[in-house]
Amino acid sequence: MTPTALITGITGQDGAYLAELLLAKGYVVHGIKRRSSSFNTGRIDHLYHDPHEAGTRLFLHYGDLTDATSLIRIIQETQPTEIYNLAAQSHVQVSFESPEYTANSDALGTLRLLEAVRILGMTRHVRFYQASTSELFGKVAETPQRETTPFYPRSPYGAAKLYAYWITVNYREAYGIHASNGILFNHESPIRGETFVTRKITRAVSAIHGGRQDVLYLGNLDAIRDWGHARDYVEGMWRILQQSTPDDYVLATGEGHSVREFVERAFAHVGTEIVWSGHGVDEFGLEKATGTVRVRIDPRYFRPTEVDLLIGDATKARNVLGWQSTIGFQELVTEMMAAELGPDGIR
Ligand code: NDP
Ligand code: GDR
Repeated sequence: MTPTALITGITGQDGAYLAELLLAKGYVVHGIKRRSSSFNTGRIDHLYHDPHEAGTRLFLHYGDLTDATSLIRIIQETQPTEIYNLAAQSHVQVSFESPEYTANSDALGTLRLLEAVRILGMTRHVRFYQASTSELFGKVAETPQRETTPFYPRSPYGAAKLYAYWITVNYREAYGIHASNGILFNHESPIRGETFVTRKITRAVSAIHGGRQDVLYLGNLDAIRDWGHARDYVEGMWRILQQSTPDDYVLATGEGHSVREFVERAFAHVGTEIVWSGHGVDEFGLEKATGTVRVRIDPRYFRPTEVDLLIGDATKARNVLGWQSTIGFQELVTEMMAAELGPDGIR
């Protein structure tokens, strides 16, 4: 039987990499996309063929995590053997502005999917992956963080994902669903959403290099994140669902870097000297600046409650799944900057 996957959030960064991976493995892939007034399939257009063509294995369906009936209908029609729940309002700062919507899509959306599986009598036939997050650790109790580290979310997003984590565990224990959480640390790529800090930086550095922008405005430069590459992490998601027993796994590189360091590496890629300015946030204050100021702090980007430090320990994933991150920090910055600059090195 051909394995059949249903991916929610297929139009996002991870959805696109995962769809590519599963198609390469011979899967039939169904994806849920939201109705939008403009095209929102840019990340997967290269994978999509007219469904009238013979041999097509990628199919898209309109639906929304806030709409239970659409989820029930799509699962019933597509009869997936694996469901990857990647859809979410995934921006931490936005979750402070839209906490109710974030809870509806990220927390209740996960419940709606699991309930759909139960209502349709598919609890024994389907494997379920939940996109859990290092944001669950929030105000960290220990470093590095692992599967046993206590959770302490610091945003409406983190709190919604906490519900999604536990409802996934509960449906596994209550109904025997093969349901697993991947607790993924930050992972980036050239198709990362433009408002996450890495992509915001690479886009701005490219624009500054090309003379189209003067200054990059950022928030907390001292936050430390464990940044990997999305391509590695979707491989980990797939491996989690190939295990005979469902379980929860941390996927991480084990290395932490600050936002400031990401900025430095991105500017180094184009050979531009950085002159920082800010609210006395760092030692490179305006009074010491000798060149054109390229980076300024805008308190608008500070979060009401910040997650200062995330570094993951993926030992369990390495031992059980044989998974490890292969793309390092410098390689990630280089790939993102090269994509931003285009073939001519300037865009
Ligand atoms: P993106 O923001 O790039 O993609 C989110 C996807 O969810 C998009 O396809 C979006 O559709 C879709 N979506 C949003 N709201 C809804 C909704 N109500 N109904 C249906 N679809 C919806 O996220 P990533 O690809 O980076 O992340 C994938 C998942 O992994 C998310 O759940 C995220 O929270 C989680 N995660 C991500 C990490 C990371 O570092 N990238 C780390 C840990 C967890 P549209 O394109 O129309 O906006
Ligand atoms: P994060 O990613 O909150 O870790 O969530 P983001 O890139 O938004 O922020 C990382 C860190 O950078 C700091 N920062 C800024 N962030 C943004 N977006 N814009 C800025 O201008 C800026 N300046 C500094 C932030 O304060 C933060 O400390 C991501 C998402 O993909 C989640 O969905 C996922 O669950 C987690 O990673 C793991």
